[in-house]
Amino acid sequence: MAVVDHIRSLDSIREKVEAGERLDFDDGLVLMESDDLLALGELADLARTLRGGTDDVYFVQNLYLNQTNICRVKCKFCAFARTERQEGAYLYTPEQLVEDAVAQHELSAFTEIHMVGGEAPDVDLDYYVGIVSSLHEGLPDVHLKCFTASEIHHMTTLSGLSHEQVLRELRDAGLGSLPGGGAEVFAERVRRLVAPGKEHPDCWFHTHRTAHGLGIPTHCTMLYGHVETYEERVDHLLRLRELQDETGGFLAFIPLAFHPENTVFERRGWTFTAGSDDLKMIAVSRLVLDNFPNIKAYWIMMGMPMAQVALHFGANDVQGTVVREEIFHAAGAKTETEQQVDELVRFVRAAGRTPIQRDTLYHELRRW
Ligand code: V47
Repeated sequence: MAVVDHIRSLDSIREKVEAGERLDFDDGLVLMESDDLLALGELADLARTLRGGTDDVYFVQNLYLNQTNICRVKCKFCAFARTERQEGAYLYTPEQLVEDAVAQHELSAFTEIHMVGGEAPDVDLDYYVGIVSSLHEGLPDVHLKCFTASEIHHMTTLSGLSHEQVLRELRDAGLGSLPGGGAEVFAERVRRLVAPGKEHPDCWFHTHRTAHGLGIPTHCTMLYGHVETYEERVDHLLRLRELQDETGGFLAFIPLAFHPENTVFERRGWTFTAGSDDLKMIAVSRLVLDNFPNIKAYWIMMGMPMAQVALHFGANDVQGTVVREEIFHAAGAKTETEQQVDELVRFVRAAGRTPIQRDTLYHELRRW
């Protein structure tokens, strides 16, 4: 009986998708609870094409920078953060970051710098503005995608300014967009368990809504595979969909699979997400987030082979060349830390799709 109900539910969701109707919370839950992985993938790919998606798969040539790993927050899922006096703690000056970025730019002509870091207690807003203006001056043609909503919130605490004032200062210094980190899972129950020191989820939304209002596009994420329920995953997606309805300011959604090594959860026996869960997250995101143009299969997180499969589960972007990645690798990621453009092109083609090199705002730079 349960199986019949389950099939019927997927059938009714298919009817909604074909009719261009919006899926609701219960639909999202049925999708999450389904183990019919191939049906989910097929449905998500159908939704992608019915909503105008083509065979194009995007990637960006980018450089990851982390200005500091010193962080006051102590999220339980994080293996990257250090306290000021802990071995391996670092905080780079704007000059050091520019020197590094300019040297890297001579090796690979990246068009984007993606920079996030810890919430160091002993810096001020001028430090952040200085980083952005120095990078902008050193590499004026490179798009600066910097600082999670949590870091923006930290800057308001440091400076006493509002989120809007902070974002205006950063934008005027050369900030182009915000990455999607800091979202974790919006449900307060989960946040209390995994990130009790982090600001309220309303702050994340306030920051992104304000950025959109100022013409700063943003990205969004969900960190899944720890203590959250399927209900809380669907709720997270619906909250993002609601803000996207209101502002249209999100460029892409990126599901982030929890990596447990070197975290509190490793000691409690947590392990890596299963590939089936990663694919399910991509498919359900595509199906529920009907107003999002782009869903990223982040190869750093899921590995290249699984990211390739994800391109048939509703994803249309594989993020970037990256060059250096620290957050997932501190938590046990076994993936490479860099892909060459040629390799990304080969990988997208081998999945039967057309590789499109893009800039951060999804303008086509080269059709390979
Ligand atoms: O907010 C931290 C996550 C995020 C772990 O916007 C972890 O295009 C898994 O924001 N296991 C920061 N995840 C990274 C981020 C990001 C990444 C890729 C693309 C984009 C984008 C943004 O990383 C944090 C947190 O959610 N994270 N620790 C961990 N152990």
